[in-house]
Amino acid sequence: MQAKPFYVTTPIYYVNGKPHIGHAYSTVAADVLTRYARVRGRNARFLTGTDEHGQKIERVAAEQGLPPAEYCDRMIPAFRQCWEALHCEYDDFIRTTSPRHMQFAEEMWRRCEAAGDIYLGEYEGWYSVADETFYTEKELVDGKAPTGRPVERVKEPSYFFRLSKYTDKLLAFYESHPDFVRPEGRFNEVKSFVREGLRDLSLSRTTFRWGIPVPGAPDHVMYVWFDALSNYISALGGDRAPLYAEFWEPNARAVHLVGKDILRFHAVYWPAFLMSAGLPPPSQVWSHGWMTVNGAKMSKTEGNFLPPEPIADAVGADALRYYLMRDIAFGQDGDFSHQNLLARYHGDLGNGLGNLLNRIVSSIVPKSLEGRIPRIDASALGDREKELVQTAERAAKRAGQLLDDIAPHRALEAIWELVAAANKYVDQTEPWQLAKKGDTRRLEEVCYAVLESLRWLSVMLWPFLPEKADAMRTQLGLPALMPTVGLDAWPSAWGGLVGGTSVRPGAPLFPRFDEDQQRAI
Ligand code: ME8
Repeated sequence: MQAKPFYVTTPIYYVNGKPHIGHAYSTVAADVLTRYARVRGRNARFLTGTDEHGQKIERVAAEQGLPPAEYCDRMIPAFRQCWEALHCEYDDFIRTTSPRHMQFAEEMWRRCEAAGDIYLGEYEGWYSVADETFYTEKELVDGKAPTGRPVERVKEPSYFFRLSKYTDKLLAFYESHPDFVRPEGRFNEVKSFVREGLRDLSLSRTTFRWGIPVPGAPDHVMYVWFDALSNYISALGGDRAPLYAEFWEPNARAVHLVGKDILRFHAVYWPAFLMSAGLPPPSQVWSHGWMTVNGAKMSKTEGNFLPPEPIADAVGADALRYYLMRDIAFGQDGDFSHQNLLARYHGDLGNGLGNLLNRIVSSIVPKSLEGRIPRIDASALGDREKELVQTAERAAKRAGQLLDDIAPHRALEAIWELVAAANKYVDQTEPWQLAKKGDTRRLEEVCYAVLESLRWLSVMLWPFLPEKADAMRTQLGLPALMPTVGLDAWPSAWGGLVGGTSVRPGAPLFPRFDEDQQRAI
């Protein structure tokens, strides 16, 4: 199963504001999983992009006095720059205003229509522009959407999608695809929602213009979610394109990473649209939790949409990536806290990883071993070394499984067992004492074991800390990682470091921040 081509997507973000730390969370996760797949030699593709149609965008553009298309064009660089600043290397960036997307969305429409699943009616009910969601009277809470956002009364001619027809089909599909939604608890919520019976879904709007015109009925624009969900296939070039054959069905693992706010669209509507259009659903929808910032909900009124770039500038993109992936359990709600970010920075990264590298590569090896990786028989291991190798093997195996299962926080926990074990090994073997005593043979064994642990770590950490992992490799005298399809670089054999190579001590990976610097973060 694991050798399948891997297609991972983030939600396509609305361009009504700049990207914030919540968007960064999904995008970094997708990048980590893509890099991991690549290190394993798998064929991987990472898609992100922007959702640019709909009433919400039309209104923001109008507020700014811009035609919506121009407004959208102006917003795109903020997204691209943000992902670049966070070392997120997507393969494709889809915009829903691009012709390639619009053509496929139209085709999806025509297919659903040909299947007899689209009919003309009139929608009367509530709509939240902020959520781009229709709500029934029953769903409202104190006259507002369940998300707390305002709703408006809408009464207009509308095309409908026969979602009700798909209730049983979806339930049967869930039954036969027990991994379709993760985490499991949220899958259960999806199933109970569907079990209650689905109502037909309003699929077009007539009271504004900013959307994809409905084929054959240009006074209607497509409901923005029908338009948006099609991006996952429009970006592959549609279902007749080679990329579709490679990354969608039946031989690929296509995973949508989404926040829990939009799970229903992905786990209910999207597979129903695809079934109607005669296309297979994705392999999995992975719904992560919701993030608060320093204990508070991010909201327009609070003005606390935390932009990721200043944080990345202050602590480094990799440290931010690490913090997001380590501190917030994937799937659960969590809090972004500056204090915890600094604690992870100084603790796990500085004292744990950085110090391990520093103690050996910048200190003992240059001082006592002429700056070279010792030439030793790496297979002749003492008890302590055997234990360290076992820890490394366990960490690599566990971290690999956990990343396959999309549990990045637990994968990091597993990797840090090796960081801790290697630091403990240094404390116990006291290489500086060995140097003092002139016990060069033992000193070489010890240094080699630590350097080799660092090599293993540089591979396992590369998906999370691409820049720092390569900096570690440079210091170890190794080339930067260059993942190659078909070549599994995940560490599995002890003794890869070649004796005699020079180490190249460099700047500390995670220098300490003093009080003033900490306050500024
Ligand atoms: O919903 N915590 O776009 P959007 C965690 N265009 N994740 C968060 C978050 C938070 N506080 N805030 C945002 C849309 N996210 C649609 C998607 S897909 C076909 C269309 C992340 O800009 C999370 O992934 O509102 C969430 O699902 C997404 O951003 C919502 O982004």
